[in-house]
Amino acid sequence: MHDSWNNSRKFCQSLGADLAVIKSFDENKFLLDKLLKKSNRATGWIGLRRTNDTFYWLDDRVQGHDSPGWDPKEPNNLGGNEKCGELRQRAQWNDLNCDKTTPAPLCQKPFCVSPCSNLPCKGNGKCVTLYETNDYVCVCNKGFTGKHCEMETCPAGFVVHGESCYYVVSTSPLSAWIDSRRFCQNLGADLAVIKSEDENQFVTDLLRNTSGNHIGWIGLYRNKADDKFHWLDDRPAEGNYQKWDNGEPNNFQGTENCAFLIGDNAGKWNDGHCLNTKGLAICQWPIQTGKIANAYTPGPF
Ligand SMILES: [Ca+2]
Ligand SMILES: [Ca+2]
Repeated sequence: MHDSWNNSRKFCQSLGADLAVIKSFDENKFLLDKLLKKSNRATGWIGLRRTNDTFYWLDDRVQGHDSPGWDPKEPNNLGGNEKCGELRQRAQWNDLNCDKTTPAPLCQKPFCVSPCSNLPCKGNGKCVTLYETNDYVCVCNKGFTGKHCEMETCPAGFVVHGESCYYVVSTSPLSAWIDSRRFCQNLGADLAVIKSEDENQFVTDLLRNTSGNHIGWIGLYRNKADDKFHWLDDRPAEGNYQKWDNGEPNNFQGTENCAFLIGDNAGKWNDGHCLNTKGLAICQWPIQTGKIANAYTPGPF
């Protein structure tokens, strides 16, 4: 059976296989030897095709044009119409018009797609295939963790929870909101931006257990522009997770522009005077702080 690349592929698929995805010179050689047993001029279709100017194997791996797997001077895209991969003499590849019918189908079964083929490991982690289970593990570089090395490890002293790291320390000075913020920033972090009950509970426990302190500053402040509370990442408090204490924020005497969390009141929030120095910094890393927040100076005092 000799037919076009597409029909040859269909032929392989009818056998529960697919056109061969070649990963080594040995594999090339093995296939060519099979071909040459049939005819000393035989060539074969392989699972390689061009999309725009890039060649892809059927497992989606990109095949560069400079590989020694190509015959010398190939791929040359002769006539601007050579989009399919052919294995030919010398066990090297050529790009060929997909409608040609000279090559024989080179089928491969089972068609195992390497689970590492789509580069699942972040942070330049190394993907190691576990062939028996068709699974993989990522070997992470220093500074990264998680199944896909997607998480950066916490800075020293920080405690991981969910996708963030948190820092509350009893040795940090009780201080005003802005000084607490500076304390966090000096650690490369910022005051915590709290997005869920789970996160609020975690930082509340951390505040109580590590410091015994009742009051912790969080990254929530009243924006002078609209007189409403915003997080340091620019999200408004309204419409997002909130845990204000009853009757709060009350902006007592019109001077309460910074928010704190009350450890012995189930982690509920209150607005307080930004210069109140009873608070402890609740730091989080990493968070994306916004432009407005960075330019903001709490006040009036
Ligand atoms: Ca060619
Ligand atoms: Ca208040």
